[in-house]
Amino acid sequence: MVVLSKPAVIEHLSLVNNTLFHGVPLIDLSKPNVNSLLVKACPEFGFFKVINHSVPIESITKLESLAIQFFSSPLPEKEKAGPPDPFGYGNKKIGSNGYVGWFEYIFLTTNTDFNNQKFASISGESQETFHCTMNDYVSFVKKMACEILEMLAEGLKIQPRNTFNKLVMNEESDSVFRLNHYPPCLDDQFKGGNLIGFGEHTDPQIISVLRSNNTFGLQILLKDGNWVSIPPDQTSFFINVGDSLQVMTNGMFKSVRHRVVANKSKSRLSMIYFGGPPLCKKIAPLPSLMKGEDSLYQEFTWLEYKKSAYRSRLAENRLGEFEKIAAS
Ligand code: GA4
Repeated sequence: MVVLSKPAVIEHLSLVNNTLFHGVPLIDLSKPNVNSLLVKACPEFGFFKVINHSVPIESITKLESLAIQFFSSPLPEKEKAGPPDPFGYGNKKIGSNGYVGWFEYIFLTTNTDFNNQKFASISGESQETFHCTMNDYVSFVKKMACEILEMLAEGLKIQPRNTFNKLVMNEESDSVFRLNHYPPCLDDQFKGGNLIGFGEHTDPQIISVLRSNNTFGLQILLKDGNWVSIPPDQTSFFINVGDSLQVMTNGMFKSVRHRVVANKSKSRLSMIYFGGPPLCKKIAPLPSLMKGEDSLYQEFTWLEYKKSAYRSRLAENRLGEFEKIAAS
């Protein structure tokens, strides 16, 4: 069993609602009516599950088994790839505000080939395989994310139809990738409640693509204010609308608030690709979506938003600072 280093004060939720939610929109990417289903899912939940995707199962399982191997190695080995500043191996710490969760992770930028990142300092012959496998996986997942973004633009009748995906495809796109490992949480650490693996937040980028193993843990906040548990599905991907897409659609699409609760007996492993725009890209509501309505947000560059997000507390409503106050 993998044990995390140094104890830390980790949030417990004693009244967590563990209601299983079976209403996540299911999008079959092989079907002809995908665009309209996607456009329906984004305002309602900002979250959906995709099946019949183009990511080869071998690429997923290969990366998963290498990640398990990495997280099972002795802590000093893993720490050779850390501390995260921000990229590398990290243990419990989330962001720079002293926030902690019950997990460990590898966090990397997808701008540079993984071989050239600090993570490459981990010794062992299998590292090259790990890097290549991650590079392959990220290219597949990025391609799928771009296809989804294009379908969303088509569904919204936005011209040109690469308006969203060109931001993520751009060579300078500021996209990141993380592998999160949530070890099982022993009884005494549970203290009768639910131990928070990764606290509630929204993702700042445009789109996030999540794949996890079959361990429960992910929860989303519904519009009615209830947290619900999402049944895991290791053959599918879960897609989140990020804050930047919420702004570009002038609030029509919702950036979903989510969190991960640690599991009592099983390890959870997730791999998440966060597709972001280039740092200098201006993010603002698209005029074609405003239909005479006022813009709800002040324009910002991704760099400005990112800086402000990384200074913020995890659970904060980061877009609040950029919302326009409606004239009375
Ligand atoms: C949430 C989504 C991604 O995991 C992440 C996170 C980032 C981090 O772990 O360093 C942040 C968090 C995330 C949002 C607010 C800031 C930044 C921790 C934090 C307190 C990598 C991201 O891009 O934003």
